[in-house]
Amino acid sequence: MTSTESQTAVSAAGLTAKHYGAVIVGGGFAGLYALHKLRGLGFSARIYEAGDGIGGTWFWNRYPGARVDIQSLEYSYQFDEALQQQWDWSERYAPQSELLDYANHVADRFDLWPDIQLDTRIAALCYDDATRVWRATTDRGETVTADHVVMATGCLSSTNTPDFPGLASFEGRLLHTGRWPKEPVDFSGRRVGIVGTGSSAIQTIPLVAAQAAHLTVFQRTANYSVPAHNGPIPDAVVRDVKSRYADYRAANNLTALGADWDYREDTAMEHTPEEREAEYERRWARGGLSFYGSYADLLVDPVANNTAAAFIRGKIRQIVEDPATAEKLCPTAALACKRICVDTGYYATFNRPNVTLVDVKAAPIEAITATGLRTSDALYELDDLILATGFDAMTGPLTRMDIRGVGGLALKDAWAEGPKTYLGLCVAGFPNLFIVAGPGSPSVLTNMLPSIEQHVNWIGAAADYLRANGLKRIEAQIPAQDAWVAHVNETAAPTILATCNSWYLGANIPGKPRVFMPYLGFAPYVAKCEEVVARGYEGFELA
Ligand code: N01
Repeated sequence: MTSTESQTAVSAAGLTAKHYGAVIVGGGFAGLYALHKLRGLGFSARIYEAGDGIGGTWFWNRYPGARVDIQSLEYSYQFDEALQQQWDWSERYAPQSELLDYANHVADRFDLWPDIQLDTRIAALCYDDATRVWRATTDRGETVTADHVVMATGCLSSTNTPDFPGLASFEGRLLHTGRWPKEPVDFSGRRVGIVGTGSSAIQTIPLVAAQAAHLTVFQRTANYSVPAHNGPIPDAVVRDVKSRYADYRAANNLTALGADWDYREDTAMEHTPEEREAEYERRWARGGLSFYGSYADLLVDPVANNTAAAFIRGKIRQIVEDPATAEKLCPTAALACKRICVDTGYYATFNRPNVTLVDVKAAPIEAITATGLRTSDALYELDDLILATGFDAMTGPLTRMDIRGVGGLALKDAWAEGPKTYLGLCVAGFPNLFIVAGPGSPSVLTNMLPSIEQHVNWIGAAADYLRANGLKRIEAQIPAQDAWVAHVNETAAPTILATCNSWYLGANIPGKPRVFMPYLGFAPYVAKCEEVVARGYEGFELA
């Protein structure tokens, strides 16, 4: 059966519905590759995408300055040698528009469009144990069935809009970095406020400040940011990487976080303060997230961690001229317990006369009024308010959807105490439902593109295995899932990453269970996935 010919099946409701080998939810990088992979294996598959275009993260996050924080030569697909040889990135860290062009190029190149349905949100997914198919209902009232469901819904796609009293009464322009309009937003001559100082805000702030009459930054927690030193990629670098792309990717995959961050195996504490300083200067000059690779003890030893954290605080104090503002911008938590940010001119922006930093931990936001934002000690008149307040990360895209497994079990109930998955890929009680880069997988702690490809390859192989062996159903078993959840927690617990109120822990969303969601360690994770398969899908029940 070709991809565009779908079978007709009788749904549980007795109605005929189109039937697919797989329904793919989401048309970002994960969904696009899942479609290509599954079609290549001979499955019929269809992407349902809520937006009116593909590209996922890069479709929605169009705020000024949005760009990737992993080098584009790495943050790109590797499944097709001609694609990776022929595509050229204009800059070391590609801007959002170029990443969107890349997604569209991939869809054109691999003729994916006939099997992509835009402007269609999957409203509900329900597993029918009698017929062993999933029934998917769209927000257009359409119902289709599928043998498999691939949740390519992303880790950072459900935006977080804090419940500020009076938000709906704001009469100016209200924007969220994660849902930025397609049309350029002109801030000239306007009084702009921005809530949040995470990665999105840190990229947005310098550009908005350069345009606005005045920008007020409402900061609750200061973040660590390192310079991108973005620019064109030297031809020699491109030639070098392309001449050994497979080896380059393979070497990066062996590192702790799956990216080219110049990992050292020695520890910070083996070195003198002068040696450490020189090493951190080297990494600051290199730019980007290579601070993660500084020393082997950076993520496990608070004393070692503080040597790097203090170095960055020193840089902030050098760059920011007003000492009081510099102190407010100096983070106090451990470096990397939240994702390190990468910027172009962020700290220097606070030297501009039209930028004010407001500490909303000291004076909390009380309300949004028709004309501005009120903290406990002042009212700020604003024409535009930007929320750079992040996402209901990892679980939000899944628990906000009505997903029901065996016996009508709702995923949001199964995860009431936090996400439980086997390998971040599957959930007990939800057969044949696969999550790409789900909670319990390395996902956000890695370069997402290789993680996505590794997951999709695993899912494709599992679907192929079932078909080849006359099987219909694959379901994670509770003991294997419980053991995996415990392992994910045990791996994170002794590290710096578990020590602050990050979205890794769900701590940014009021009431969300505090559970460390991603798995730390790309290479061991890949080995575990391969071992499970080699042992006949150990931990899964196949029927
Ligand atoms: O979101 P965030 P983000 N009152 O959650 C503040 C990836 N990403 O969209 O820290 C006041 O990090 C909140 O304050 P606090 C990357 O993985 C990548 O910036 O909770 N403030 C914080 O300052 C990143 O980690 C790229 O105290 C409130 C901010 O809002 C992830 O996406 C670019 C508040 C949210 O920061 C998320 O980044 C962008 C409230 N009620 C994003 N609620 C690149 O590739 C929240 N905040 C470069």
